Amino acid sequence: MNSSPTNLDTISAISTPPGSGAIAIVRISGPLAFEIACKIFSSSQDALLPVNLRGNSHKAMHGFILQPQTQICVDDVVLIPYKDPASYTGEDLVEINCHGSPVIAREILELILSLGARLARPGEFTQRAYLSGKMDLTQAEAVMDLIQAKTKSQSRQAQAALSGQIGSKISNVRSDLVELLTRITAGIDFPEEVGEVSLDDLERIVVDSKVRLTSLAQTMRAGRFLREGLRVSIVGQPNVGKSSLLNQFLKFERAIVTEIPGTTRDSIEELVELAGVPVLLVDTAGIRNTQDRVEQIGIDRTVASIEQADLVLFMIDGSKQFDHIDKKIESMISEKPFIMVKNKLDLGDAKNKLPEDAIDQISISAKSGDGMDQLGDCLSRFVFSGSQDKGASVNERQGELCLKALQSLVLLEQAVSDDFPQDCLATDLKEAIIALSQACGTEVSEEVITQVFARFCIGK
Ligand SMILES: Nc1nc2c(ncn2[C@@H]2O[C@H](COP(=O)(O)OP(=O)(O)OP(=O)(O)O)[C@@H](O)[C@H]2O)c(=O)[nH]1
Ligand SMILES: [Mg+2]
Repeated sequence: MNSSPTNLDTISAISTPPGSGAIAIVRISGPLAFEIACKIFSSSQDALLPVNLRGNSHKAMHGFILQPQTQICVDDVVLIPYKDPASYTGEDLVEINCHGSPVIAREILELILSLGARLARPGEFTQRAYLSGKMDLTQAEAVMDLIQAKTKSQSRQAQAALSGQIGSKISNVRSDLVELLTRITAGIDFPEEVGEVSLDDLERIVVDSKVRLTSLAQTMRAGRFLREGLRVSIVGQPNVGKSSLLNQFLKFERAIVTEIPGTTRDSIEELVELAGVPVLLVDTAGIRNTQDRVEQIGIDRTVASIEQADLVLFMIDGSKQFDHIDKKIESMISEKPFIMVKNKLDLGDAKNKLPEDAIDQISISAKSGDGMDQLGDCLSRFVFSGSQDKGASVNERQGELCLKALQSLVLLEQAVSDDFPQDCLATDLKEAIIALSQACGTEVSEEVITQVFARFCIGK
């Protein structure tokens, strides 16, 4: 279980971003939070008068921050006290809303630090929320994703995880496995009274858990693209319409388009949002044999861009024959998933025989925009392929642990079919339970906690 955060230091930090704004928020959390706040907060601008914070939990109080020694007024503020355990951190917590000047916020923070608090480490407020059992580890990780979300979809995903969707799915599977383990253990300890768990029962629970874990693990890939974005390279011969496609996606003339083959010399990268996924589109120099030194450097960059890509859009002029240079490009991208994009739909279809290992094939006109919606759907299918669930997705850490639990369940099934005794089954079951406990943070090492929270910003 989460350990209760007793005997912790009192921590403080500015929780709003650096720079000027309408307001800035300074937070204090821990056993001395109210005591420190009382030493600097007063209802009077001229003298430090006693305030009752404990009796006014969750109430916004207007007042002034005064320097304790000189009683000089630092700022006119709104202070909200939150008495433990009904606070974000589960401890006594004070939020001081001051004017949004970095100088004022810093001066208030310095006063607080001089009175016995220490500067909070990145994510330490959320770490305390986790330690006091306010949220599980998947929710704490979602807080970070929510803060860092750059698209609506990222934000929705993080909200879903923050509401506990991922944590509860993992812990529900875990509970079922714990119950099974309890029954197996009881059967081993009290064979007369309880008896062994029937193999049918065991199989049913294991198969059901495997299905649920597989579907959770399958969300990992979509989750990675949603969090980190998808890198897509547009690749093909000169003049097929790669830059026109980039411009269509962006809805403005970002790249130069001409009828002269070899127009794009250098890779051009632009970020767009497609189906809620941040996509880094890379328009590349067309691939052909060339004696031109600058063009050759551009083509070398195209090769590098293919290596970095999560997905390649292999573009051809659909009205022309698929020729030996296209064949060469096909071999250059053979290691990557690719979508075959037949452009210049308006000029007709040469009905070429196209590479069979493409994950999808689509006809468009980059000039008119025809087929762009279908291309967007192809990209969306690529991102969500394998995943039935467009709700919250597991992150890499949680996903790997779900896969580890799955492996243990596969071993368990093997042991059942090899007629192993039930105490051997218990070992695999325990391994699966440990992995799931680590995923939702009920049993997790100090090192993992430190790693998770180190990604946070100060003040959260
Ligand atoms: N008819 C027709 N012409 C198109 C279409 N897409 C692009 N073009 C034309 O094809 C020519 C080449 O387009 P670009 O977008 O510059 O082609 P590219 O693949 O970037 O070429 P490089 O930069 O030379 O590698 C231009 O004249 C475009 O107007 C299309 O869908 N239909
Ligand atoms: Mg171009």
